[in-house]
Amino acid sequence: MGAPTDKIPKTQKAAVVRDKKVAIEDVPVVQPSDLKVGQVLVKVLYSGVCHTDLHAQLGDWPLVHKEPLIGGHEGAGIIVAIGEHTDTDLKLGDRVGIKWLADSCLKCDYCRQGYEPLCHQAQCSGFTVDGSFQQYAVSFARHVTKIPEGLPMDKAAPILCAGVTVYKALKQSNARPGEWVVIPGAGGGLGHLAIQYAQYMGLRVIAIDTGAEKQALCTKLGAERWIDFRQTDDIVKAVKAATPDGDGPHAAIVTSASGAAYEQALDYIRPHGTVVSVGLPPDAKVSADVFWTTFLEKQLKGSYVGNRQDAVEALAIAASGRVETTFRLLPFANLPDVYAQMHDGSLVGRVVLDLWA
Ligand code: 8ID
Ligand code: ZN
Repeated sequence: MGAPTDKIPKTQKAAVVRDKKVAIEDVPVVQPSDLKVGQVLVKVLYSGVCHTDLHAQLGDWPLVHKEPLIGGHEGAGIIVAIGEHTDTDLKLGDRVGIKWLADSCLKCDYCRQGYEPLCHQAQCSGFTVDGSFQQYAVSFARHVTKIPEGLPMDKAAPILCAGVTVYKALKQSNARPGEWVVIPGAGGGLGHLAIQYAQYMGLRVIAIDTGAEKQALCTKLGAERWIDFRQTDDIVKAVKAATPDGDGPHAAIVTSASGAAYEQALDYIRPHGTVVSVGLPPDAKVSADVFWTTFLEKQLKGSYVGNRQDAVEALAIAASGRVETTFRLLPFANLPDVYAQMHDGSLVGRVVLDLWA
């Protein structure tokens, strides 16, 4: 262990965030001899760009990230070095993914029960530790996820956050085959994958987002109903009317990056239905009417990424071809433009960066 598969350079390109601004810079590469026990060095080939990376750059969450920060947590690459004395069956040359949850202790109550993201020692890629917007990223042997044979690395990248997150959120919703799920934010990175995982689970989909391009994507991916939130005065009425009995969907997976999408969710959800909160707009509030929430047995659940098993399952489903990322592949240097488009809501599906273009 410890020997790299190819020559590892001393410097690399990385997207560095300082004072809420991002710039592509030359930074040192952590050398194999400097890896700590448990760490691996991943040559990152592709990285998806998640709205979370934009929240991190803007610093708009009530959380503190490292500074300067190299963002990115949808990395797909190959293992080029493994820290000495690391107990792992990973080998040099293995194809692996770097997800948001970079590491957790695996010993605490939360980890033992599979709630790894809730571990008090959790480290997050591109937030508390440098992430996948660099050509060589340090990650952790016990949390990187093997990418199945046959799944192209660029398509795999967005599964590492967007895919895992919505797959696990759908499981949390307890919706059963044949039931209806509404997905506000359906035309975005998380949402367009949620449409597909939902159908994989036998659910029927109502998509909410805006614009003809997102409508075309959602419909192509199998959403049976479309609601444009900018052109609809009464969202509650429209969502209820989209279900055959007019009672509303059994579940909502709210993947929107804006708080507005949360405002009506508990009103349009069906009695005994579940609203799963996934999008993380800063300062947003959900207000629940206590009488009707209780009387109609409505539920609100937060769902935060997924554990190692969720990542393996989400990738396996993608490898089967039943879920496919819709993405634009762009050179690494385009990251600042991608953030600008994400900010104004004009991105459809996902952007994947080629770290070497
Ligand atoms: O673990 C988690 N909970 C988790 C994991 C990953 C990402 C949470 N997130 C969070 C991100 O931090 C972000 O806040 O999920 C949110 C969505 O991430 P994304 O899918 O990467 O963002 P995007 O590609 O920009 O898509 C967001 C979509 O929401 C739509 C936009 O048009 C866009 O297509 N949208 C908005 I903004 N307002 C809407 C509204 N009122 C809306 N859709 C419906 N109704
Ligand atoms: Zn993410």
